[in-house]
Amino acid sequence: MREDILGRSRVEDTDELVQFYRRLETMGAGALWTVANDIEPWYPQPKSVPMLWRYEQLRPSVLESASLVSGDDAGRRVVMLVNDGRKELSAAVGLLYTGLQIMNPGESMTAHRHAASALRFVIEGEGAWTIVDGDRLEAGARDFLITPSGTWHEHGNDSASSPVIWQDGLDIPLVNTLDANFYAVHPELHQQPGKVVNTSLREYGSGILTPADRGWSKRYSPLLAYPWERTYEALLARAEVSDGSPYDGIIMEYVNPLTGGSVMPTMGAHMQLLRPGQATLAHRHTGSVIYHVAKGCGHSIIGGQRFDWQENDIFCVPSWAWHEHANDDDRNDACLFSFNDFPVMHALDLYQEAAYTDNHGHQTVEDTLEPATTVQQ
Ligand code: GTQ
Repeated sequence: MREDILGRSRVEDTDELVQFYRRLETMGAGALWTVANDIEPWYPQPKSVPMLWRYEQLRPSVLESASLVSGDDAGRRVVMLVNDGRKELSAAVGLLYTGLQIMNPGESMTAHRHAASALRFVIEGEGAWTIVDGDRLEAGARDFLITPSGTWHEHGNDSASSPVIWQDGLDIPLVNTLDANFYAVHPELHQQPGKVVNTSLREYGSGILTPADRGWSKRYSPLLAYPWERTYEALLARAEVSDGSPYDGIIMEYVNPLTGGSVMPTMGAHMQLLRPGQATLAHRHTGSVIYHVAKGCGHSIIGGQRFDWQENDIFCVPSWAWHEHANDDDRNDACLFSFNDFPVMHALDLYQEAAYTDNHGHQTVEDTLEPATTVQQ
């Protein structure tokens, strides 16, 4: 048993106590002091570790999956990214799931819905579409889409020749941990989409106006599609007038246009721009984050480990881990897409944040000579 002197458990095992613990166990009970130091840590102790997944390395396996299993048999053909410390939950970090989904030219999936919320960040391919509660969304590279909890959705690829690969982000581990997940297949297997595509974007996507004669009582955003061009424009416009955050550069949140809040009640998403050569200061906060390198190349230092990234790489920051980002190109900007569970932290009053104050605000890297990747080369 761990010992400490600050009023925490320091009971030594004796034969008598061990027998006592066994007796408690047979009654479906236990002694708090045997676990108190584990279940009441001084500060968050995530099981997840910082990890980087190289797109270049994963892509061949994602393409291979498209010839190994059919979309119909697999349901959804996805290569999941699994954190070394979170295998039992199929989580990429904390209680967040992510994966690379591939759809062959001309392929489409059947419609389903679940209590878990989902989002997509399109990586490559023309012709990606998804129908969300009857609204057909058509998307290209770097577009961001949401599939809120309980909405019917079915995906497909209309292109004649190129596969579509997008990154899925879901709160599956969270919803399963809460024992609150449900799943259903659409009674007709397919929805009847409206005639016009991207309806939600036409109605709610202006950015400065929202429909004045429409009620909306859902907790999630009525806007389901967030195109890259407008996102990048917004970042560049803000960069003209603001330094942004010392920790994140020019960072903007994808919002529910009616509330200005996160796109869904469990997950939020951001796009951030790092100027050429910019290196941010380190900070940490509760809440887990999964990043996707939308543009450029650079590195992040996470919990004292350096991760070098390039376009389409994915990496994660566990809750309460120190992190800072750097754009290693001194001519071009770099953009990081990310999604997180901050809405949960805020809703439950569990959000905390701290700046790294030593060493001029930058972490000392454990091993600068050998950049850390947890994935074998
Ligand atoms: O498309 O809704 O990667 O239900 C995992 C579970 C995607 C989806 C995933 C899912 C989906």
